[in-house]
Amino acid sequence: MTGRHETPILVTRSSMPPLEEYVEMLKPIWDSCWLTNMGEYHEEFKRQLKGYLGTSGLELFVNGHTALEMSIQALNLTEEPPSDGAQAPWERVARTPGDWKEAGEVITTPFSFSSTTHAIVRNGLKPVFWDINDRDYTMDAGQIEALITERTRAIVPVHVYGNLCDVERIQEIADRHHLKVIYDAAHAFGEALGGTGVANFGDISMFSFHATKVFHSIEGGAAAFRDPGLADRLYQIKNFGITGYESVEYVGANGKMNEFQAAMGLCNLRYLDREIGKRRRLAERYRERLSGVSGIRLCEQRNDVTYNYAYMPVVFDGFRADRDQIFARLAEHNIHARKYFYPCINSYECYRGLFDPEATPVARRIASQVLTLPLYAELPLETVDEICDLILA
Ligand code: T4K
Repeated sequence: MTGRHETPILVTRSSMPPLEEYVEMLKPIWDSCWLTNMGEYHEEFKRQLKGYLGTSGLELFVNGHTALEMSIQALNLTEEPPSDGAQAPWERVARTPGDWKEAGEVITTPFSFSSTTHAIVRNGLKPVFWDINDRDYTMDAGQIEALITERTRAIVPVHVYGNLCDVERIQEIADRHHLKVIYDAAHAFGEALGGTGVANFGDISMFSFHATKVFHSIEGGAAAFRDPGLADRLYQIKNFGITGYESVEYVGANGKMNEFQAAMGLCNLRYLDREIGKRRRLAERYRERLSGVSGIRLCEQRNDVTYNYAYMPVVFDGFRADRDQIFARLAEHNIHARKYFYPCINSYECYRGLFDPEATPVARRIASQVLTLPLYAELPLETVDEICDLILA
């Protein structure tokens, strides 16, 4: 076992394409002076992503959060204005947390990154939290129905760490109650269930192409959908709601991906399968070393899922050292795991007093026990061994 690393080992490290390839991609941008607003790379990136994800509908965004927030807006889940048109747009969308008397409700998970719930709240909708299961930390689909009221509009589940939700059960419940399903698939780019690409579930799936993701475009995101009617609406909402030179139909915003992002995405897409292959080997090594150890739990993996090995979460439950002790031990060696996703969203300061974190006990417990270990394509296998040695010491 080595001593303290001179350069920190972080939880992830952005995959970088060969510099010359990216520089080559920049030349046409200089020649054309077309930097943003749905340029040629934007359109090409969109075309290639549709192919990779196996989806007919896809819109690009400046980041994953904006893709999610605008997807929720596009599905029009806020209250409809009365037929006399008396309700102004700000009465429909500008609610502050807690001002949810008349708001539509969205069932979601507290075990995620802040973005998932913020996207709901920033649409003037009230999040209703349901617990996760103890096997892979996705929403416990079997119990969702108990939360449905006449105000429920949608379900926003998260394929957390790239673990796919129980998509069939969720769809069946949504269909029965006429609810929309918007997947936060930020962690699940390129995955498949029984050969069906993850972009094909629910009404919309949001992907994040942030620098920390398996696949990135520096910052970036996408919404994949099946209803062709959503294509124009998403495109227009991300472009200020503009529907023509002289018409603005939606209270949109600026969610456009620029040409530099799209160029990075196009470069990275060429190497993605190779990157996932490298991650897979490292994740398998972690599993070989840590599975079966008393007090250590790894996410249950399904045989019918093609994974992208986005994260390496490990739960310390009755192990001889607790999560925080392992975190500190690794940090002493300049190895920086992360506590994704602690704390649970329903105990954030900005939502304090609005939710009962005890109502989602599994999420609360897992959040206090989980550590996400370093995992990225260029991580040396010896470092994985070293991390495991330190954990098991
Ligand atoms: N939904 C879910 C479930 C999500 O997890 C996320 C984002 C979203 C929605 C929203 O998608 P985006 O709008 O972000 O596209 C990071 C990411 O910023 C965030 O994208 C991600 N989830 C979240 C789980 O992790 P931080 O605050 O932990 O990132 P940071 O800056 O501490 O970086 C983590 C590590 O990554 C660093 O230690 C080193 C490495 N890194 C970081 C950056 C910024 C790089 O190698 N290169 C870089 O450029 O949030």
